[in-house]
Amino acid sequence: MQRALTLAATPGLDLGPNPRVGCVLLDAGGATLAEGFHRGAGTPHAEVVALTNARHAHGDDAARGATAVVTLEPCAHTGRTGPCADALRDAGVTRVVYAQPDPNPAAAGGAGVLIGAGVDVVGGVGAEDARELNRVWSTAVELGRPVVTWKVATTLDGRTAAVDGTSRWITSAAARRDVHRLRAEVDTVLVGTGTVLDDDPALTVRDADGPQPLRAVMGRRDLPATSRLAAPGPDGVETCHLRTHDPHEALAELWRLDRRHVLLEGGATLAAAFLRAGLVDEIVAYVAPALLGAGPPAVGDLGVTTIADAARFDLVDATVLEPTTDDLSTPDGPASGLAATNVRLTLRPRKE
Ligand code: AOF
Ligand code: ZN
Repeated sequence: MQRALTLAATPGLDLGPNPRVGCVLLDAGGATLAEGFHRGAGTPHAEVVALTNARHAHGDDAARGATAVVTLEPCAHTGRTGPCADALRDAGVTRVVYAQPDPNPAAAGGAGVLIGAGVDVVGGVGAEDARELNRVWSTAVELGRPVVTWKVATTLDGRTAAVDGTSRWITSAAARRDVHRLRAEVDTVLVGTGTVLDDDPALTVRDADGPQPLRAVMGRRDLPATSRLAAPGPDGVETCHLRTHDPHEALAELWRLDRRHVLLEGGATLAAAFLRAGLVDEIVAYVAPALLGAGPPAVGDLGVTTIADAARFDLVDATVLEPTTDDLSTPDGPASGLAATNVRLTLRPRKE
């Protein structure tokens, strides 16, 4: 299973809406016959890749009497590809060991199919590691909507800009580079029309490999034709306008677009709407050692008037982001206090 997990975690894949999955086929003596991993939506599943590799290496009957070790319960559905449970059974596999039960209701049920076919099935081996490998995907599939990470960059007093609207130099270059890493990890970046009108962001990933996230804008106002989001983006960059103010509706539409992980980067109003709806799964907060005393707050009205009603979170990680050479070499950096140590906090809602 360790080997199957390593295969599943192969770096540099563009999985789209699909999970990471690895598979190892063992012969009756326990020796490895073949391996496979899933490369992403539209490509063969890990089990099918391993079965194909086994046939190429050892002939058509290679998997007869074999054991399949898979990080996810083999699927029972015909989605973009056929059911893996059938493929394993038809190939003559007699034993299947899997880690995580498939949380996707459309695909689950493979274990039952295999048991029904007389295959010896063992589930749950290394399930925690397998789930962690697909943590966001698993959560999204269980919730039936994309996972939402709210990114916010503030001063010590929770301001996101100065009164005159300047916000460019609140956090350090190191913190802003970290945001690009974060964008590269999600499949969607979401802002409100207000942010487009105020800040005209590009919302592209720079200095990171991999696919560009979808740039989603939420709200009923039209985007100015001159905005950077309205203009055709660089290669591979897509934009979509969700004409709603309802976070539930926006996420439902993004789910239909096969989105699994949304980075919420909008302003205080949008953040408040998602928080009030209970639709923030994670917060990544960049905090700069500065005070403004006035200026827009990180989040709008949450309807909280008494301390017992405060939105509470648990700290998952706190990382000190030291200033980098970028911070020090920016012409106005040191003078503006930019070359400061920032802190990145990762938080999750407290479960009552
Ligand atoms: C497996 N092995 O390698 C993967 C599985 O649209 P499809 O046909 O690619 O199906 C995607 C679903 O199938 C996915 O959401 C998950 O439930 C399962 N993925 N299953 O047995 C694999 N990638
Ligand atoms: Zn499958």
